[in-house]
Amino acid sequence: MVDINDIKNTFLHDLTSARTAGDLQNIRIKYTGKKGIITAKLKLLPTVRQEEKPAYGKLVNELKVFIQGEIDRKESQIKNLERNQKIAAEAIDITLPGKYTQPGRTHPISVVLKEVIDTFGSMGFAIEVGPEVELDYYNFEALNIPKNHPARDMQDTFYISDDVLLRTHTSPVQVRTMERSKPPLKFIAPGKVYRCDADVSHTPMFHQVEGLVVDTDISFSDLKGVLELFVHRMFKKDIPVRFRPSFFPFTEPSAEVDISCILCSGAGCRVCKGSGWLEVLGAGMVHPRVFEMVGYDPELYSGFAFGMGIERITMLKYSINDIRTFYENDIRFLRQF
Ligand code: 2NL
Repeated sequence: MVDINDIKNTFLHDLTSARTAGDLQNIRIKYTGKKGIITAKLKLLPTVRQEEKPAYGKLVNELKVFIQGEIDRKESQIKNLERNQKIAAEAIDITLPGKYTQPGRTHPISVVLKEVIDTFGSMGFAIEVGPEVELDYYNFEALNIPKNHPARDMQDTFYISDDVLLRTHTSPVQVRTMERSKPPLKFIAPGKVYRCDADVSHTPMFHQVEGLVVDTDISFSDLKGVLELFVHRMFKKDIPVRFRPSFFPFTEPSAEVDISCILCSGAGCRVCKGSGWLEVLGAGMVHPRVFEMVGYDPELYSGFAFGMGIERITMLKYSINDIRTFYENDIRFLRQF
């Protein structure tokens, strides 16, 4: 009897000091395991005097049931506690103010580039792209730009070696496209181009869109119609447009396309330098030499080509007077457009 009470007291002491599921498991083994204290007591039953057996058995069994019950109760207590601690540790204060992130937005150059691409897209032009690191052949030679031409100067062109350079315009894309396909062709070539130059109207990298249309009966009036429509869609419907004679080595005849000054409507001001006109594009009929270089018969085919700087168009559209602001990454400037 005394023995049983001692066991019970030791057990209750053990149970009180148990903190974890591991502690409990050890207690379970200590008392009701195969070599446990209670198990040992039950094994002693045959040695107990016959008349004391029922009482002894009952006592030990009751203690066993008590111990198992207490362990189970404590186990669910510990599990509850552990769960509550876990929940408390993972708690998030949903009343705290959020962290503000400046939302991103499309760069003005990308906005205008997309507008230009969409406008020509709506007229049925496809899109072609090509490498920014180009061969001298595609950038100059195939475009009828002679060896002594100022554009070929180290001052203007980033050379990588004697015959490799950063393209100075997207025209090499047109040459490559003509080389691998046959007319009719109608596509634009948008992309980055590079020139060794830096001031308020020049950055060493800028964006160009050039276009090319080739078929058997393409005339200068096709060029005029397409470019006039383009200018009216990009700027203002009905803005006065003029085609002024010019020169490019890869077109003949060549023209520059001007629009009536957006600021003074032709009266003459600071922006148009008093002329009343703003230059927006260069264009012309593809030079027969260029057709010969790509293996097209200039007697059979004719075509027109044009080119524009996207930074310049964007500056005119939004009255921006310094091209460098596009690439300074000042969010206060960029978010205005
Ligand atoms: C400008 C003028 C121009 C072209 C680009 C071109 C391309 C081939 C053949 C003939 Cl493959 N022409 N491109 C023609 C005229 C003008 O660009 O002021 N660009 C910013």
